[in-house]
Amino acid sequence: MSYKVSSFIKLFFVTVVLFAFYSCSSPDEKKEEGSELPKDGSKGTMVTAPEKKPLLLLTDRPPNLETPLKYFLEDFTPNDVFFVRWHLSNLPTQINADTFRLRVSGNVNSKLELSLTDLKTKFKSYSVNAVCECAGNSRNNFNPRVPGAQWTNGGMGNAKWTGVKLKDVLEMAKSKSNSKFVSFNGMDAPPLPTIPDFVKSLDYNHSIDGEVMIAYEMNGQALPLLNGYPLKLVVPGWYATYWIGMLNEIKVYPDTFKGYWMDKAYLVPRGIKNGNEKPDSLAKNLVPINKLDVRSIFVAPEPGTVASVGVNTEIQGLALDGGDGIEKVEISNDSGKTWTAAKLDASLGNYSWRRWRYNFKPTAAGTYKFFVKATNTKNETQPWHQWNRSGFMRNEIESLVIKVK
Ligand SMILES: Nc1nc2c(c(=O)[nH]1)N[C@H]1C(S)=C(S)[C@@H](COP(=O)(O)O)O[C@H]1N2
Ligand SMILES: [Mo]
Repeated sequence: MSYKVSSFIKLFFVTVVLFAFYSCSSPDEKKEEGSELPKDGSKGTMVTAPEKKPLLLLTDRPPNLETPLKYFLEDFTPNDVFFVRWHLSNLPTQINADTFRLRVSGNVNSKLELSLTDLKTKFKSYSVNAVCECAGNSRNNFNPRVPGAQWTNGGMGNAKWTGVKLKDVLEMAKSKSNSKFVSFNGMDAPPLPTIPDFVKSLDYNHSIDGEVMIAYEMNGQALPLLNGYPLKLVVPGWYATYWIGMLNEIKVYPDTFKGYWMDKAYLVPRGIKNGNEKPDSLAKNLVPINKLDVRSIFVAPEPGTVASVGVNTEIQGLALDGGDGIEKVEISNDSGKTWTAAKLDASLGNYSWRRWRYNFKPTAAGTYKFFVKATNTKNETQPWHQWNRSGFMRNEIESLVIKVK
């Protein structure tokens, strides 16, 4: 069996479909001061990539594609609209499922070379519902603007991940108990020798917590190539930068792991809530980004929807956090003076997002501005203002304007 997407990069270029009037803002394009930043990229450039429905194009080389907001009406984000994010443009266009091997080496007593069949037959399978959220999701909302892919809110998705526990794989490799770190590398490669390979690491103790896993399926099917076929590391509750796709190399270290993507990139202010800092006084102590912070977003109605007096309009959205669990979601339409609880749908697990709903039945015409705020079981909530130099961990309280006629 061979899994093949024939020269998909070429395909990628010729299938760009321009949606009239608006073009997607490139990362370094400056917007006019004071101009409204698009809240939802749905007016941007759409692209059809292999195994995908049209998605919002952020960059084409490497492919970075955003999920249009309308797909967040579904609890599980379908594979064919799941966002795509790669750092290095040298991606395999074809992976042979028969010859593929996952290598485990380093501070272990028995090195492994596992085939996909080994993973599916020699280990107990395990599933978790979890949100995969890019650290830079919603970067487009930061003011002042920060460089990097200008995601709106579609740089995340929720899926049921199925595979094996990393702990079980490390156990089979007889990893040594003095181990400190584990690194993860995928089959993507830098286009130039000056660009460091994308390798991430986790503490050894985190790696054997029984939750970090190696997924061979998302939502009951093999992963799309663009989401990391055939294997993706799943780190529930942590930002997606650790969720290495096309994973084929795991190394165990008795001492520290050093690498550009851990030491120089994906850093956030140490010990500061919501990764906050000020443009004119940047934080001095930085640490690798880790757990998702608590946030909530609006999904419906679409911005610009006009509601009618006396008619019920359901406002709905999603809330998520790093796995402590959403305790409540509240709505305000008086700039935060008073808050009313939204209804929560049943939990799909603490690492999944949770849908909230709020019924709005206006008694008078006018313009209403709604704010949404989630709080988790640790009483962590969202800030009114947030900024950091890299545009990470966006969780500022969001708003939605509804006109009533
Ligand atoms: N091998 C590899 N894995 C990777 C990356 C990458 O560039 N290469 N990017 C990471 C980042 S930053 C994100 S946001 C997620 C995106 O996963 P997706 O493409 O399935 O949406 O993959 C992560 N895993
Ligand atoms: Mo990311």
